[in-house]
Amino acid sequence: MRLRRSDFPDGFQFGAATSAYQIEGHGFGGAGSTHWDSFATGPGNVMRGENGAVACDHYNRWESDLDLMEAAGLDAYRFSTSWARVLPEGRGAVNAEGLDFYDRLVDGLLARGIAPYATLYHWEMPSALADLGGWMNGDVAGWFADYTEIIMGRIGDRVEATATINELWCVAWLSHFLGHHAPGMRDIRAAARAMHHVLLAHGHAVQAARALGFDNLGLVTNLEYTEPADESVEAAEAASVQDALYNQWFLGAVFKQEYPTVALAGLERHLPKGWQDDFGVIGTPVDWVGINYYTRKLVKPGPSGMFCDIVDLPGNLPKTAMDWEIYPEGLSYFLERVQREYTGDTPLFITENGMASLDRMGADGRIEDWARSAFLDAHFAAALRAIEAGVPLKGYFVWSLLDNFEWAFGYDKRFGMIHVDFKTQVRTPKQSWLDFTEALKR
Ligand code: IFM
Repeated sequence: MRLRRSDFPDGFQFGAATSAYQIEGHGFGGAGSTHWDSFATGPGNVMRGENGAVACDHYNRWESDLDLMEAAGLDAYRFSTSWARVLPEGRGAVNAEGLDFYDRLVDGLLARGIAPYATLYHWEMPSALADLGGWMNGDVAGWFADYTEIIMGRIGDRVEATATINELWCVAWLSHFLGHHAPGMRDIRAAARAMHHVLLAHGHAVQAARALGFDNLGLVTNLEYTEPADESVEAAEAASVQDALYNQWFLGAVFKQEYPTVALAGLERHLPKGWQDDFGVIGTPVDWVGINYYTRKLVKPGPSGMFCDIVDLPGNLPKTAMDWEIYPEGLSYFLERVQREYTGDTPLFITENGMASLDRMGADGRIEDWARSAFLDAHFAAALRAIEAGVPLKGYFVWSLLDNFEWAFGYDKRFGMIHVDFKTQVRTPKQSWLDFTEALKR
C-alpha cells in the first residue's frame, strides 16, 4: 500500500465502519424484532434466508473487537446504534440493557483512544413501527426524534460526531421502490413518501439533538457515479433521472431546500400533502456530511418505458465480488461536486468505502486479499486528490472492520478487513488490515 498517513493533513481521521444489525447479533440482549428479521423469512429476499440474529456476535465480543482496532492504531470507529435494541417496540419502554451496551461501547472506545462516530439508524426499523407503515408514515419523524433524544441523552456527551441516518437512498428507494431491502416494497407512492419522510426524520433528529446541547451532527449519503450506457438520448435521460434520485435528492433537500425537477416529474403527485412546508425542518443546518462511495453504474431505460424504470449494464472496468465496477475517479469527482454544489466549507467525511472480495484462507492461515489493499490504495489516492483540490475532507472510514451480514446477500459477500469465521466467530486479520494499519504508522 502506498498510503502514508503523513500525506494527509494533521488530524485527519482514519477508521473503520460497521453497523449494528450487521455485526451485533440481534438475537441477544433484549433487542426487539426488526423489519429485517421478517423480511429475511420471505423466500428469495435474503440469500439462504440468513438474518442478523447472531451475525458476528459483536454484542458479546465487542471488547476484543475494540482491542483489534486499538492494536492497529485506528483513530476512529464508526458504529451504529440499533433503534430496536434500545426501544424494542420502537417507542415507549427502553431496554436498559441495550442502552448500557452502547454506553460501554463508547467508554471502551475512549479508553482505547479511539474516537466514537455514532450513526443513529442503519436500517433496522423496529417491527412495531414497520407495522404502522415505517418510513411511509409521516409520524416516523417524531418517533425517530424521540429515539434520538434517548440515545443522545445517554451517549451524546462522549461521541465525537453523530450521523442521523445512513444512506437515505437505500432506506427509501432501494427498499420501497426497488424492493431489494426491507420492507421489500415496489410501489412509487410508498417510495415517494419514504424519500420525504426519511429527510423529515433526519431534520427532526438534528433539532432534537441540538436542543439537548449536542453538536457535530451530520447525515450519511451514498452516491453512485452514473453514466449513460450508450450514446442514445434515452440513456442520457435515464442517467439524468438516476442521478437526480440518487445523488441530488437528499443533499439538495438539506442544503438547498428543494427537490430536483427531473425527479419531481415522477414523484411529486405521490409526495405527502404539504411536503413543500417541511424544508424548514429538513434544511436544519448540519455540521458535517458523510459520503459512502463504492462504484459507477452505466444505465439505460428499462423495457417498460415507465418513469424510473432504469436498468444498469455491466461496464468494462474490473469488478468486486458484488460485481460492482472499481472506479476510484468517482470518489474524487463526488467529493469535489458535493463541495461545489452543496456543502461549501462544511466538513466532509468518507464514511464508507471498501469492497467485497472472494477471500481464501491459505494453508498458513493467511488471507491474501491483495485486491482489497489495491482498491483502498486507489481510493485513498482519490481522496488525497480531492483534498489537494481544496475539499475539506476530514476523515476516511473503511467499510468494513469485519465480514458481516451483507443484507440481501446474507453472509455470502465479505467486506471485512478482518475475516470472520461465522461458525466459530474466530477473527483473522486479512492482508488488507495488515497493510492498512501498517500504512497508518508511516
Ligand atoms: O454493507 C453495506 C452497508 O450496510 C451500507 N453501505 C454499503 C455496504 C456494502 O453494501
